[in-house]
Amino acid sequence: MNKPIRIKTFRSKTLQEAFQKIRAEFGPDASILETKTSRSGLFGRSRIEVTASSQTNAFELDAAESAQNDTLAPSEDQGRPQSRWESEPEIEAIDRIHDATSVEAEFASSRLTPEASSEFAAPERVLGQVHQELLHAGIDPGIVGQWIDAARALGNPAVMKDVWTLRSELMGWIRDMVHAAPPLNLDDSRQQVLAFVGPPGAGKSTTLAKIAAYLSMELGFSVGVLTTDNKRLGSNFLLHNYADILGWKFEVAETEEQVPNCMFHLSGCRFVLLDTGGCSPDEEESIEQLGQILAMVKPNETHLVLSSTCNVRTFLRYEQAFEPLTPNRLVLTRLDESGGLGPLFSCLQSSGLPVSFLADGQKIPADLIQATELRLAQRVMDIA
Ligand SMILES: Nc1nc2c(ncn2[C@@H]2O[C@H](COP(=O)(O)OP(=O)(O)O)[C@@H](O)[C@H]2O)c(=O)[nH]1
Ligand SMILES: [Mg+2]
Repeated sequence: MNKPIRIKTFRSKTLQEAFQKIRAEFGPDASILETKTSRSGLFGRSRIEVTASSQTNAFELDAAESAQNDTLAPSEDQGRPQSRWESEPEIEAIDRIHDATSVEAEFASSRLTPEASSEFAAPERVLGQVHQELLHAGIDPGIVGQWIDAARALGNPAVMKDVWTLRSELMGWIRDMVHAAPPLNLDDSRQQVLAFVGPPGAGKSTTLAKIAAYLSMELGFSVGVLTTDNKRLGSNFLLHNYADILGWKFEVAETEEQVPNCMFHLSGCRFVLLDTGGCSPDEEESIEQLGQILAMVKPNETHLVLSSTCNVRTFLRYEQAFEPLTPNRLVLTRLDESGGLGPLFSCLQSSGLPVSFLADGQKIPADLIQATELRLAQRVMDIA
């Protein structure tokens, strides 16, 4: 007869501590259903709440119920919508990675779960398995080899005692090597101008629409959209439609000369989002023209939008081509297609551009995730 499944919420200061408690109580077959951060009072310390089940594969049975029971943490977040956009109150907390149904928790249950076979696996077996997983995530084999050697050289049996612990350790390392941008500046009462540049089809207009929808629908800010993309027939159709429905002010600059006038019309908007035409890396003239537009608009943030399906070589080519526009943020789209950021890890590590957003689908505004180091690390390791 099957053992009854037990579900329990464990509270502790750190995720590591919560995992230990779960292991102690539920043993090696435990799986994580959900992780949350709660805070007692406005200035209280945040605590991690991990809901676990005593058996694997319980997620599907209970996801709907746990999503229903999900409540907003009583904190300064009250009144703000809970979504994947929010940054974690503490970076330690794997919280709000996804919205209520917590896809992260689903994966945690399958990939961050201790080995069912034995409590104390041989260190070389643990290293071998994690080695294979990192290669499978598409991370450069040379880099993976260095990490595994480094973990072995640590000589710390506690770190290598099981796959679960080693994955957590490596996630911490990766988190320290990638860069996330600070969240959008919602507190400054002055107008914020965000520009989106990148190659054609990268997802600039879609990402812009997601951000504009979030700012207007969920946060109630006045939003203006200016597009200078007039290269392709119907290229502004999507933005125009959304602008009509969601009440954004919408301006199209057919020529460079019209840009100041359009900006004047948008002067009452708290956020102005600039949609630009796509430039290929060898279209130096278009990039130069775009530079002149940006010089007029003076964006607070310039987001270089690239598809996460590109390879290291194309990433570096785009990064170099768009350098004259001095972007200060990176958006990676099409995570749903690429499946993860493992192949681009070396770019994320070496790029001077912090990642602002990740996009994993076409839905506006749902398929956008505010980047944090933790979220980037999870996607590098392919356990998000
Ligand atoms: N699968 C997927 N498609 C996306 C994503 N972001 C944008 N797209 C689609 O990619 C196509 C080009 O996007 P668009 O925003 O027009 O690109 P732009 O030329 O850079 O403005 C559209 O069909 C979008 O719906 C994403 O994250 N995932
Ligand atoms: Mg576009």
